[in-house]
Amino acid sequence: MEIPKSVVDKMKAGDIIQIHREDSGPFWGFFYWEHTLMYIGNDTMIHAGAPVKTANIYEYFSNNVKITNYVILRPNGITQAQKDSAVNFVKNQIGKPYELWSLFRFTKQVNPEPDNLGYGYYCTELVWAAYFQAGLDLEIAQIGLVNPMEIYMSRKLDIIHIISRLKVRFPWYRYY
Ligand SMILES: [Ca+2]
Ligand SMILES: [Ca+2]
Repeated sequence: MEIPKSVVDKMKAGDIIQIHREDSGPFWGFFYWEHTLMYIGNDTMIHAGAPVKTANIYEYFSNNVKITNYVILRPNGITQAQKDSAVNFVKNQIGKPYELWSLFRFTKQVNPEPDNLGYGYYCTELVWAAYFQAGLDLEIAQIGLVNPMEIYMSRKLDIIHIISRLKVRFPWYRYY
């Protein structure tokens, strides 16, 4: 699907993008939002693909024809310096490998070392790590892995724009 310029024009560096594709999980699953990316400004996103890399937001959306829904989330209650820190963090992770082992072990890491088990990032792990090291923990259930739905439901994020059949978050989830 295409993302309109009017939406991208609303976005700021540090915004989080989550996408749902037609073959992603159902809404009640943790992986309804199948991929999590960070916008860094200038029409550019960084995400844990294989490896961690940049993507032009317009090309990413138009090349992924199966995207049917997306949401843009923005941290609230933090300073610009914290947002800058998160953006700089993801820039510094470019080239690190995609890694799913943390997901299977129910763990996540900030700045894993090359010889660590779990070196590299799965998509949500990268965005979580960026804000965690900046002093903002976006995880709701602060144990085990961080999954995409935990990011989506975090009350520390405001919805800037959403294309989804489901336009509200479970209110009770926001009190964690
Ligand atoms: Ca990892
Ligand atoms: Ca968790």
